[in-house]
Amino acid sequence: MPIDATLPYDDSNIFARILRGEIPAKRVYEDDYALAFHDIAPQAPTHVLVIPKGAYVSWDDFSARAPDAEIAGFVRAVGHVAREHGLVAPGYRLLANVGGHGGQEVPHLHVHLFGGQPLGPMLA
Ligand code: D5M
Repeated sequence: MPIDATLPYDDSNIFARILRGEIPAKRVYEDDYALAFHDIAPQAPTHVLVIPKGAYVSWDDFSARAPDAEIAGFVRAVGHVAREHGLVAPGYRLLANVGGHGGQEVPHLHVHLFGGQPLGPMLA
């Protein structure tokens, strides 16, 4: 069920638990600002989630509250993961769902990185 993106951060969410190493994930990249891992239910040949290490519910929360260094670090990490997966030449898609109408299910900001095939007009 989609979350209410205006609620305070709850550190029992599944991505917080992945960050703490409490549950496994197929990790593909990590630095001071971000962790990237394969989505458990891939919707494209490449479907990686990139999350900030800080505690932010959504893109809205992150863009409003995160220090500039964390924003820059996260944005650079997303680009790095795309390049590392060879996605720049064929092209790729980024998606961040926010709250109910966005269909956000996990209350820790995550950017979906899709690639590996032509993606069509929309991929939810
Ligand atoms: O997308 C939430 C995404 O998170 C959805 O594509 C499944 C994925 N997911 C959920 N649990 C896991 C675990 N444990 N590992 C990897 N991926 C996971 P949303 O944008 O919130 O709708």
